[in-house]
Amino acid sequence: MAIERTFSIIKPDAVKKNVIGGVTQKLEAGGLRVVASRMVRLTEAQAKAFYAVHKERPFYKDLVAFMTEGPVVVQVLEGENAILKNREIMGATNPEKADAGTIRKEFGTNIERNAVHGSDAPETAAAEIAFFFSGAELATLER
Ligand code: IDP
Ligand code: MG
Repeated sequence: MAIERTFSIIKPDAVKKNVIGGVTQKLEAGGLRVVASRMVRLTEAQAKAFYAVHKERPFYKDLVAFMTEGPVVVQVLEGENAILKNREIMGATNPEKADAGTIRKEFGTNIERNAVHGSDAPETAAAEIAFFFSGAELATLER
């Protein structure tokens, strides 16, 4: 298995609940390492672009409103099989259906306000990392 990088967002609901640490602890306990991290307030244009894949879905407008309602933490995570691993640690999209011990089960509120975003494939991980972090910035954070 290869070392991969994936992209994560701690969403506005989780930041508001003061569980940045709790979320990050679960990622770290699952074997992932935070290699870049920044708190940002998404603009409407950024949220729309980031979630453009969902633009025809009925929940798109609400999702953009939610993602811009307060600050988020954008992170690059690294580890063995990081993309799938992160999705496992996150749990199902709907917190009610998420396995016990997952981030969404513990910290999510409902199918929209579900605490975290995680890339779903190598292509989306690369695109999402590049959306928020420059190669030069990531290089300064190498350790
Ligand atoms: P994922 O975050 O588990 O990959 P996606 O289907 O990619 O789930 O949906 C992106 C985000 O859109 C979800 O994390 C959630 O915040 C929101 N969302 C997904 N499905 C619904 C829905 O049926 N109602 C409201 N919001 C939804
Ligand atoms: Mg998704």
